[in-house]
Amino acid sequence: MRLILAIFLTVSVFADASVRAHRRAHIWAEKTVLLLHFDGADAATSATDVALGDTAPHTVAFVDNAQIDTAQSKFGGASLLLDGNGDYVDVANSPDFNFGSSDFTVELQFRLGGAGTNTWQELIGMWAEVGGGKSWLIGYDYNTTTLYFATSADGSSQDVCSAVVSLDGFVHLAGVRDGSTLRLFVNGTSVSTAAVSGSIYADTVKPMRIGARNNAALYAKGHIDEVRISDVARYTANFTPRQGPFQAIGQ
Ligand SMILES: [Ca+2]
Ligand SMILES: [Ca+2]
Repeated sequence: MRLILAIFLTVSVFADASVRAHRRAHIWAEKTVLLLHFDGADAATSATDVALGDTAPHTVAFVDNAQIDTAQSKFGGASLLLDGNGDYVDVANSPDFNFGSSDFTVELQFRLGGAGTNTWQELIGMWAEVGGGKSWLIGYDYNTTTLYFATSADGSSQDVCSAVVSLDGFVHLAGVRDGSTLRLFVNGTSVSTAAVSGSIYADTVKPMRIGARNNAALYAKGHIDEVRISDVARYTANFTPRQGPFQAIGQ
């Protein structure tokens, strides 16, 4: 009888722990609205959004020579290759990428591939140069080696974090809205902050673009891996970037 009771108690404890872990994972999953591993066969021209939050999976389209490349990878044996001349990846417009006045995090691994066709290399964003279509972006000025994270409240004005950074190999970049503060992290280290207030300009038409700016020929050159967008401020102080691919369930 004592043995049976002991077994019962042991099973109960494990069951409780399992339920708690599952609930915790579910809470985190709802915070990830886009997750792209850019894995697969060399030269493939597709990627699947594996996030489990909100309205995912989002539709992803490769443009020009954008392709999966197994020669370089941060995780998973492949990443997205962009040749710096006409290449980008579009993710269909979605309320998931219009953050309003809420916190959010945009992060990716970038491996700079040298000079592109333009000094500015747009890495990710919803940002059109003309027509008041600026929402948010992460971009890199190749000539000044300056990294930027910017948002716009009205589609034309802008709040900007920026820092001169050395990009060598894959580098984890994260832009975070944390209440009234914009934060830019490079490999988990805070490199710039800026004040932000109110709602970020909502664009209900243009796609969210990886590797180029909407309506401007500002192309990234190099490799991008492990893109994740979350509707929470995941990083509010220095951190150690996860040394493995993000999981669709869990942190
Ligand atoms: Ca990958
Ligand atoms: Ca091209």
